[in-house]
Amino acid sequence: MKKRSIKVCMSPKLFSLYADKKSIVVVVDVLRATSSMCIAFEKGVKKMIPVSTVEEALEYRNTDENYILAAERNGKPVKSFDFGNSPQVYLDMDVRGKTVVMTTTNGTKSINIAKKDHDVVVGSFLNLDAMAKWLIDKERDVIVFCAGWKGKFNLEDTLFAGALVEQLLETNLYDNSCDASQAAQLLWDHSKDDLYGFLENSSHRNRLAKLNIDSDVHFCLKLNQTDKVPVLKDDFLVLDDEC
Ligand code: 3SL
Repeated sequence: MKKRSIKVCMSPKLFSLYADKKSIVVVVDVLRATSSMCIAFEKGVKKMIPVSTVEEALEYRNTDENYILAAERNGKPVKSFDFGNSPQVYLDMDVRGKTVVMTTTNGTKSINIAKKDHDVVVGSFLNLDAMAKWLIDKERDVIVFCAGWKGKFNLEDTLFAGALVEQLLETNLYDNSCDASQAAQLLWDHSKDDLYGFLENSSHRNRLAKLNIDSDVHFCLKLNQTDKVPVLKDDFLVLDDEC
């Protein structure tokens, strides 16, 4: 039986080298966009609309539907929006049945890059096991697309990629010939007992610490807090079982 492929794209700048129009793309922005998305669905959000720019998000403001507008740039909430990009905001608010329009520095842009030619799902440590199971059931090739930071490599998304690669390879259904996947798996293996410590000198952990949102880092590094797998259908993130 031909094995499925599992590839890791370490940055949006490299995505065109991996794009093949047939793989499922798992977009990951552990700190914090895709973690926020996963927990939003866990807390009952019905739909999310990931847009690339603040201007696009603002177009949803004066419409009939009662959207929640969430926007982050450079780690900070954008003024006049309802939410920034903290996953923990969804823990304290009643968001059941709501639609969230979201724009973030890297995560929502990466979703919009990938969606042009691929089926897209959203992964984070918070839904790691559910994501792996969902992908195995789909019987398709997989690209893990790390959102990084403004085109640059980052450690936290790579660690998630390694964790996912490890789970998929354990099934023996995937081949292990992508160098980036192997590198991600090695990093994950080296760090999995203390993800927070491993990220001590990482750029985004420090960026968020300077903004006094270190608690979000701890939150986003928790494994398996939800079994929800947000999938992109017609520009909307929804839960797969609602499609
Ligand atoms: O870049 C993004 O999409 C964000 O997740 C960055 S932040 O963690 O909200 O600063």
